[in-house]
Amino acid sequence: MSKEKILTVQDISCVGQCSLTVALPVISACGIETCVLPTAVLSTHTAFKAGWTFRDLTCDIEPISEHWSKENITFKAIYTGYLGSREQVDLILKLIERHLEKGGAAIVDPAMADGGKLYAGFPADFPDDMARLCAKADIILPNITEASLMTDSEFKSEYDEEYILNLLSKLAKLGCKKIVLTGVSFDPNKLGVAVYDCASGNTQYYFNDKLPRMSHGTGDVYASAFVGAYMNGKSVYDSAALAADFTVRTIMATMDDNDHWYGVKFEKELGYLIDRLKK
Ligand code: PXL
Repeated sequence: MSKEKILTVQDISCVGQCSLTVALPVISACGIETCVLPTAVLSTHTAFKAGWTFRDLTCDIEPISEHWSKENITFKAIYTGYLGSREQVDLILKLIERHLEKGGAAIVDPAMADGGKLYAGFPADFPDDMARLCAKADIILPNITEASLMTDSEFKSEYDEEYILNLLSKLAKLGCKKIVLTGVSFDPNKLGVAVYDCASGNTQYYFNDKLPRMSHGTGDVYASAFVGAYMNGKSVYDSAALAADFTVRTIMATMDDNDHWYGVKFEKELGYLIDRLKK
């Protein structure tokens, strides 16, 4: 079995172009063997109207991990996204200890909130559990809502650089090594990311022109492209920039279709992603 494989741990939303149905094709397109551990199975993601089904798969995590241990299965990176329950945090911490290769990367997208609010179905104190997972990560990829919830900070939709630097330094205190904070904007026409090195306190930004449409599922598209680029040997900053460019293109590929509100047509831009990785 190839050693150059990664594991991604997140839900399967059967319809909705998010989580595993994005991570698997995007990271695979980057040429990386992508193994999966589903945290839950939902009929759709939770931004659809009430009525979605939810099968919690917490009970499967430990038996799966035990079998992998017997087979000596390890991963070069473990990338986690949307979790099915708070109990999964401790199970995933164990999973990282058992199955992440020495020198490998634990990459955590604390996918749980946006627009100032937790996603439907999460208890109000779930960010505390997610913060425990972020504490052990090499790289975390929160948006501003998730960052504010995990650091007990006020959520602001309008802010200055001081607010962002304060969020970054509070996130660093959780214990992670690098932070890619998404959805950062200091200019109404620009949107981008802040890349923070927790050891040095160095911050770098990357911006694109802001598009006149907010799209669902772009956090997962972004994190998956980031992981794909990073596993191809790009730096954290270059991976963050490449993922931003890819995500912008997926939004543009969806803009002419008003019925396609639930996700972005990332499939149309996989060729671009593959070409960019060759550069
Ligand atoms: O895109 C994040 C996400 C992942 N998984 C599920 C979700 C969401 C966002 O709403 O509901 C189930």
